[in-house]
Amino acid sequence: MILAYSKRFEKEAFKEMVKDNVKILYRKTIEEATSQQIFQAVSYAVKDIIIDDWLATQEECRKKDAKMVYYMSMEFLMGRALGNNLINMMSYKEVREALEDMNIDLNVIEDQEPDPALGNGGLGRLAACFLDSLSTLNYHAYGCGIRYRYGMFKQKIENGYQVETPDEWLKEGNPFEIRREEYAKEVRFGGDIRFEKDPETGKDIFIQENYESVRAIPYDMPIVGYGNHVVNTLRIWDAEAITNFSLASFDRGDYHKAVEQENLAKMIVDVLYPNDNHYAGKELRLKQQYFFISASLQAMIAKYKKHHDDIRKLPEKVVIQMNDTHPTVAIPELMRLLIDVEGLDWDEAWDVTTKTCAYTNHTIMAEALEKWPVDLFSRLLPRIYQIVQEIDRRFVSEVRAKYPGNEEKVKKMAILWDSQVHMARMAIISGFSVNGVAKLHTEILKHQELKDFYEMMPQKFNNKTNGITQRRFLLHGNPLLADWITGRIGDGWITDLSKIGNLKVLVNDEQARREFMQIKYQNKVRLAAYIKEHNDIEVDSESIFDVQVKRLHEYKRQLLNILHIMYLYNQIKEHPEMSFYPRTFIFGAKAAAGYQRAKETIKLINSVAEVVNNDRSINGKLKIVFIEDYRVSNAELIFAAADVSEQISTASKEASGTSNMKFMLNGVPTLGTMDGANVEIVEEVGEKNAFIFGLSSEEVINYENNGGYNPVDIYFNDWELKRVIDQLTDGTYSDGDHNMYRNLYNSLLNTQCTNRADTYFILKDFRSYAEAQKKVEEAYRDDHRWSKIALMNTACSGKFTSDRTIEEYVEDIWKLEKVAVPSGQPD
Ligand code: T68
Repeated sequence: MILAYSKRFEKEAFKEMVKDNVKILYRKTIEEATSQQIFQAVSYAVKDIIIDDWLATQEECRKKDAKMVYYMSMEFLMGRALGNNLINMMSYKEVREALEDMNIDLNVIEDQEPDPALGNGGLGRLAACFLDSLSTLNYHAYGCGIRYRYGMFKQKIENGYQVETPDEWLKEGNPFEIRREEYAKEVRFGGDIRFEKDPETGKDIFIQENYESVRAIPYDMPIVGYGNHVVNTLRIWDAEAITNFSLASFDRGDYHKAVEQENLAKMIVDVLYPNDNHYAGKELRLKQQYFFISASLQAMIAKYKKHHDDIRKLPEKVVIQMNDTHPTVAIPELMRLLIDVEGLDWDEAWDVTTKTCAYTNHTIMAEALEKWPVDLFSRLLPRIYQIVQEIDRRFVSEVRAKYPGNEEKVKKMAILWDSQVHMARMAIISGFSVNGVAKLHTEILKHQELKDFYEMMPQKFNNKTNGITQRRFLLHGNPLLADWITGRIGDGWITDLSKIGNLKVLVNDEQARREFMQIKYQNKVRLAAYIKEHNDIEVDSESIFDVQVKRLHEYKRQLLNILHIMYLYNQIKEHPEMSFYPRTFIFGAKAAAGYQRAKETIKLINSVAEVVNNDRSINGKLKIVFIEDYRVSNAELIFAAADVSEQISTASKEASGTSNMKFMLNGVPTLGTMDGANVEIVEEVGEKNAFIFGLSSEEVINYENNGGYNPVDIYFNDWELKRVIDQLTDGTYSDGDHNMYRNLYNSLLNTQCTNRADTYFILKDFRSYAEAQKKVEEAYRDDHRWSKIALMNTACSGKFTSDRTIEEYVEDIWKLEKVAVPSGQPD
């Protein structure tokens, strides 16, 4: 069936539109326009078509008065919009042809778009996948976030080191956004709180004085559903100074204040904090959090009140999902708005808030837990702090009533403890739902990290295993495979990924498997060309493409991977006669700017690459490629071309992982630990179609609870491993410099440099990893077996669509109903 969209993309009309846009925007003809200008012109033409559906969606939702979800997130790692919008409007091929008529290559035009990278990694990308699924599944949703002027930094590799440069994603303008001046809101910081009795009601009225404030201005971006005409909104907030002072007041010393407000506004939305799984405790970060939350909630309440008069019934129409603790200041802010502005009393406000807010946890890493110092928090958000105190006071008395005499419980559960505001505790206490992001992760939350809360309020805890959108990561990222799958089983998988299971019958069909592997090969050639262009390295497309792409973090153990490569290199050098299947190890990873060990690991990978790639004596058996500036757009190429998916975190540390799912969808088996969603991947695909190694999460947790283990024993008993570790400091990979990798060396062996040596069990898991790698090679040598493994991974990936995840959120937490949007034209 061809949907109405294709009618609107009537080729000639679309071409005219693009030409007109080039003329209007740039006073140029299409022949004179640059690729960037054509990108803008095409995007405006596409937006023009989206707008009708956007309006229609809002209208339908209003008519139906459908309950909606506000997905609150400091991060939305959207990736490029143009190609994705065309895919979801089912018009990609038509537009490609229209442009071809004008001698324009759509790929080149897509490459003109900067990646909107308003996120660090998994958490931000999850938010983006969720929005895609929400629209595709006909739910009414808003994503709320910040319009950072600079997103995730651009990574350059210079002399093997990471160098960060600013991501000026808005430099050329963002054609898909709309500024919504009319919905601007004021957000206040600091000052003093005074209260008065309302003479009429006798209630306390809280008055904030001497505060600083900024104006929050929303920019809306359309989120297009696949083939259903639903268009939801990603609303990101910009900040401006409030300049309502009169010129005369300059003389009275207000000039300074005006400049300060200008600076505050500029600062707040200036830059995304580039830390993943790490809490830095910066005041500006808390300002960012309160800024977008206060603006979003004010807008939410205003929207609700347009068509409803009883604010007590808010939870019937609205649910707020908080993406980690970063937006949890939503809880006291909602209380404030309900009490101070809407006039509810405490109990009424509490009833509404606790029925509206739900919290997702994304990590158990202690260093990621948000705990704000009370003095900072109360100075910046004085009224909010009062409310937090009251929530805490009431909760602590509940705890004392339930566990009389047990002050340990108070210590472990109170929001205010040790002069800190514990944000996760506030979220759990005040929300109606707490979810982890994979089965194992949720179990660890319930029985380890959050066990006191689970014991007291078990009904709140639930699991929502993460997912990814197949529209971006297969349909757009791997068009060859997408077409092949559609040719074999129809296109139902695009909106119902469980259908991809129909490929299972092809596992014993030799012809099908050959075609499948042929597509993999073509994708490898495509990636090899990218590598040639960007790294100037020739890689053999017949070699095994072994890939680890994700943020650089010690727990993700890129160090284990590179140490193993060093070990392989030693072996090849020592036994040139040994049979060894050629491998290309591919890395992509950004390190937080201040994360020294992570940055050293990047340098190490590049140094090993330099030595190995230039060693003619190994006949190209090993190649190492570090892909600069790993981001959503090059990720799409990488998943499609990979043979091996490295998911090698220390068991229990990776809450879920989502690149594991993107690889699987693209027919790539997991080489991994039993961690996060890997566990469920193995459950779906079967043990013989994955390569599992290493300590289990119980074993890791057990060691941790008993003071760790001693890596030095392993070091002295495994001379090959010892040799590799010694090479960190003997100058092999550092031109004779013995100190370049000393920190990494110490992190593995020296108890004085870390509280525990080898915190992430790299030595402990090394042999088991090397064994698993051998099994990978063995399997790869057997074409039959490997093609079955690859095809089975794609065929069994049905569970890992974010469509499934969203349906579970809707069913268990959000309780939304579907909204249908008419196409506006006869089919
Ligand atoms: C990731 N978390 C988890 N955090 O590490 C990953 N943190 O296992 C999971 O699959 C993914 O979330 C989605 O659930 C992050 O990506 C951050 O990026 C982050 C950002 C700021 C502060 C703390």
